[in-house]
Amino acid sequence: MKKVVMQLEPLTCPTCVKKIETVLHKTEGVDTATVLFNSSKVKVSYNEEEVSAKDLNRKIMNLGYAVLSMKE
Ligand SMILES: [Cu+2]
Repeated sequence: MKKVVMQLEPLTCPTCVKKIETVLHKTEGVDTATVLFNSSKVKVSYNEEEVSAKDLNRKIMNLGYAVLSMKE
């Protein structure tokens, strides 16, 4: 399992948290996904043989959120 923390642009409402978590939970290879509303961070642990940090980044961007930085 690998872990990645992504810093997003400030989230404006709690619905965003739910939306992002739902998509990540449905993504193959994702073990756990948590979105922190106050710090606008996304923490994901995933199986690197099934999905990459880049894929996860893309999923979030496709939802309309900018990923400012990524720490693996
Ligand atoms: Cu929202």
